[in-house]
Amino acid sequence: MPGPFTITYFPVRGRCEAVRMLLADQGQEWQEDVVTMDRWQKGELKKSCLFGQLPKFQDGDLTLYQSNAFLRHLARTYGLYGKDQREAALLDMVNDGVEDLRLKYAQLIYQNYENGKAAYVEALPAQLCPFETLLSQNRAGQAFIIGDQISFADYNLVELVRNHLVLAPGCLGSCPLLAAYVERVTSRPRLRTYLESATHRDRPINGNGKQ
Ligand code: 6SG
Repeated sequence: MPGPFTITYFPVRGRCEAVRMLLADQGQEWQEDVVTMDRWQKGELKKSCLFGQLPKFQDGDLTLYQSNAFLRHLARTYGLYGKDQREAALLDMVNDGVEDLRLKYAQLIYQNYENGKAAYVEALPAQLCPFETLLSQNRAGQAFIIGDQISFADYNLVELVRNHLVLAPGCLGSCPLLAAYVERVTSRPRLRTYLESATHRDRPINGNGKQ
C-alpha cells in the first residue's frame, strides 16, 4: 500500500502542482507541509534536504527530492507510465520536453519578467508546437499525449500549459489540438473538482506573485 504522501514545499503551485493534479485525479489524498520564507531562511530544513532545495516528497518511509522523480515514482505506482517500454520511452521524451519549457518559464518569472515577457510570449507558439505535433500523431489529437491512457507527462504538460494560458491567454491560437486536449484532461471529474477547489485556486502559481 503506497502512502501516506506528504509534500513539503513553499506555498506555491510551482513544481508540485502536477504532482497534486496526478494524486487528485487518481483519487489519492496527501498532506502538505507548507514552508514559509521565514522557516526556510532559518536554514535548518535546507541543510536537511539532499540538494539543499524543495520540494520534498514522502511516500511512507521513502523520501524523495527532484519533482520529476516524484511524478515518475507515482507513475510507476499507479500505472501512468504507458502500456509498454516503447510508450515509457516516449513519455520520458515528452516529460523532458516539458521540463525544458518549465525551466524557461521559471527563468522568465523569477529573473526577467518585465524585460523578457514580450519576447517570451512571441516565441511561445514555437515552444508549444512540438506538443501539438505529438497530439496530431496520436489518434488525431483525440487521446493523450502518448498512447490511450493518461500518464504522468499529461499532468505535467497540462499543468504547464495552464500556467501559460494565464501568462498569455492567446498562446494556444495556433495549437487547436493542444487547446482541446487541455480542456478534455481538465474535465476529468476528480481533476476538475480539484482544479475548482479553493486549495488549488488560492495557491499562487509562483513564489514572487508574477504569473
Ligand atoms: C525553487 O529549484 O518554488 N527548488 C527551489 N529554492 C530555494 O534555497 N530540480 C529541482 C526539482 O525539480 C528544482 C528545485 C527547485 O525539484 S522552486 C528552491 O528550493 C533555494 O534554492 C521555485 C519555487 N520558488 C518559490 C520561492 C522563490 C521565491 C519565493 C518562494 C526561495 C523560497 C522562498 C524564498 C526563496 Fe522563494
